[in-house]
Amino acid sequence: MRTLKEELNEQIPRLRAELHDLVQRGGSTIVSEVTLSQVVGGMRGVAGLVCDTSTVEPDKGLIVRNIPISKLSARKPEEMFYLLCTGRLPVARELSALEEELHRRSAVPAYVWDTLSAMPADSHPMTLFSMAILALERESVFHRRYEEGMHKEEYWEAALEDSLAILAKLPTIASGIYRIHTGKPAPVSSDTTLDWGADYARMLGLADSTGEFANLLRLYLTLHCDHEGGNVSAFTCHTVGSALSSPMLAVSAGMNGLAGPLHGLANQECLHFVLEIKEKFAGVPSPQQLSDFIWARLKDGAVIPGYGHAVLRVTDPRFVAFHAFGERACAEDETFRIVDRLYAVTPGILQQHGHAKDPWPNVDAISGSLLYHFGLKQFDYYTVLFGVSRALGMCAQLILNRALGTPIVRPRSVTTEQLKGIVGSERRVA
Ligand code: HAX
Repeated sequence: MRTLKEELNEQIPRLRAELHDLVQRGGSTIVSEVTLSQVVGGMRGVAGLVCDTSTVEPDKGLIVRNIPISKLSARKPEEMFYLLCTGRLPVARELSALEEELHRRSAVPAYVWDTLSAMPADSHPMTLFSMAILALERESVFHRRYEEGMHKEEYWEAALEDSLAILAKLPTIASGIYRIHTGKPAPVSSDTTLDWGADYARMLGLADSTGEFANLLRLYLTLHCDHEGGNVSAFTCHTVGSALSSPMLAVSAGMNGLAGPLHGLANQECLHFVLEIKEKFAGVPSPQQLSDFIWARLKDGAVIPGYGHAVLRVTDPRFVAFHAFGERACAEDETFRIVDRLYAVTPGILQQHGHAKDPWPNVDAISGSLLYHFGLKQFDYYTVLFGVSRALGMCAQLILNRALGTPIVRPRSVTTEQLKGIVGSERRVA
């Protein structure tokens, strides 16, 4: 039995030695070449940073520390955090120790609520969420100890301390934002007898007599916990953290990226699409009606929300896990049945259409419809839920990067004039 800190303490000297050895032996090995299209195209596909917490394989989907996400869907989010940080799942006593650590830190300072309640009522929930994490910077152990002259070998310990403080408070903060946003009575406090997901479900205040909503939330938080290092929110968090900004500053910055429509907001657009179908056909359309509807949309040049992916080339295993949950918990729900029918009809059409490299559903094709079924109907809140989950990965990545002494991120930029010169002469920038 080892606490998370003890396990990291055990592993970190070996991880440092391995990395040092790798750089000594292969420091000048070429890992990735960069074309001009990649330079002007968001660095897509350029291998330019290390992330050991997870990887996304085109034919397998998300793999967390060598375990496919399909094999992890029954795990609690807290277990995922231990796994992300250490590469192994905790045994029962290690998990209880981590849960205890989180409970101990769950109280949210009053000034955070004062900050949020000073904002206009129509502020976006993601803005409030990012602000709340930012406000917590006042509590940062990393910040304080850095000012006191902390040795760089101890950075990871302070990063772990701040990460636990952030994660412990997120369900209370996120549910408080939901309550503020929906005009419910004041935020409620954490119940230290419940696990992270169940406590979050309880504090949201939705009816859950069967406990299935808590199950869904746990599943949601587990499935979204990480998606390697190069996506906008993870990369932003990593970049800000690399300046030795505290985890509060770094995670808040990551959330601002997640709030973008091309990243974390996609799930609400997918649900809009499903509800549009439900309204247009006054229920679940027949396969033929759905097929005609999709073809008409494609002919108009519109995309089919929830289908396609930048990396994946199979049905997203997170979609499969949610689908299995829906089959069990709400198979007769009309919204779920439309999602199911879209899954039966859409991939074949996209294959015939021939544009999308990936005709299969991604996780956003289904997550919103399940939340909607259980009464979480504020679409603009969905990204906060995503953010609570993704904070697990952001924090794990920050801890490991501080342990390994990952230097400040500083890629080189080039001017368009320089690019013109390179194209003209096939010269490379020195
Ligand atoms: N419907 C119709 N056409 C599609 C399509 C879809 N779902 N997905 C891709 N295409 C089209 C693209 O528009 C592109 O068309 P043009 O060649 O005419 O420009 C062509 O297929 C090639 O695109 P791609 O290489 O297959 O896809 P990208 O890597 O460029 O984009 C996207 C990936 C997820 C953005 C894209 O598939 C899409 O827009 N899907 C619908 C929106 C969606 O589901 N978003 C959630 C993504 C999940 C996620 O990562 N969340 O964080």
